[in-house]
Amino acid sequence: MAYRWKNTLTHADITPKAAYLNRRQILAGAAGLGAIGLVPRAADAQAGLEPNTLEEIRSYNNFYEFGTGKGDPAANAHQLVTAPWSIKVDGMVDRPGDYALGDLLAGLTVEDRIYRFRCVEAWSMVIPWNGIELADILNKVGVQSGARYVAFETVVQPENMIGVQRRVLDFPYVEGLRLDEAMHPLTIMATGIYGEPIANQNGAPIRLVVPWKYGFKSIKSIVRITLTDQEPPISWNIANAREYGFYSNVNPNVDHPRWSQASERRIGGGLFAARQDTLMFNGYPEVAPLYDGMDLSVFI
Ligand SMILES: Nc1nc2c(c(=O)[nH]1)N[C@H]1C(S)=C(S)[C@@H](COP(=O)(O)O)O[C@H]1N2
Ligand SMILES: [Mo]
Repeated sequence: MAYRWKNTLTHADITPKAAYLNRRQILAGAAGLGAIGLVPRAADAQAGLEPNTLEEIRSYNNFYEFGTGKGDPAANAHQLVTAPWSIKVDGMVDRPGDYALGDLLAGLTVEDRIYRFRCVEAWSMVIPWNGIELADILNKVGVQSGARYVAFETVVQPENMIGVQRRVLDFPYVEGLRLDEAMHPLTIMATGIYGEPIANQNGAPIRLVVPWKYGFKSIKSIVRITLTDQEPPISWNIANAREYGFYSNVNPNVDHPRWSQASERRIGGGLFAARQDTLMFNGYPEVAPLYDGMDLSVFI
């Protein structure tokens, strides 16, 4: 890869988890991220920001291109071909093109972000991502003034993807954000977890992470980014418009038609094994101004 990791820790360096957390807090604090609420304080760690293990993060997944079972991506995603990898950037941008991944990310900073991750199915994890702010990438390609949304597309490799062969969804998997959501400093494009390149089942080599939205917004293995003035279609809304909306902000007050969203099951054992309350915007209240004046029980 043409870009360098900002941190060079290996998994062995950062176990146990508590040591990892402390180290990340120091590093992130030194980078001045605390001011915008990205760094867990001691109190946050007690409130559920102790990261899941790498084993948990790599073994319990949703990646329907590789099957619908939680263990299917770990079993099948070794078939994903991730190199070479290029991303088409098109639509309302100054510098469109087919970028080699390394070229697109060259010169940008990989940061550590420990985020809550809440699936719409009411399970959750805490994941220590390594990633680049999406805003940095968008600024690099130059967003034109008429653009209002960003659309994303996942790779399709039919011969390698059992879920594509079985047509369990309408592929390619597509997602989208409003431009201001995409430019928010919490929104990242993840390339690693725990300082290791992101595993195929987690969306190698690069995937979106939007921590205040349900997990399905965080589209994996991205090969296309399109700037547009139209709200883009998204896969789960196409599959079931009544149950899944474009915004899909985590909201404990708005239930899924078939289950409550008031609480969640934290994946993994130990101290946080019990069900826990789901937080508005998944515990990221700093994004609330993005939705001023919008009825969040209507714009689901
Ligand atoms: N391309 C693609 N991206 C996807 C999905 C998928 O099926 N295909 N599943 C989504 C859902 S529902 C969730 S909860 C997260 C899961 O991410 P993880 O397996 O890394 O925890 O990925 C999201 N991104
Ligand atoms: Mo999900």
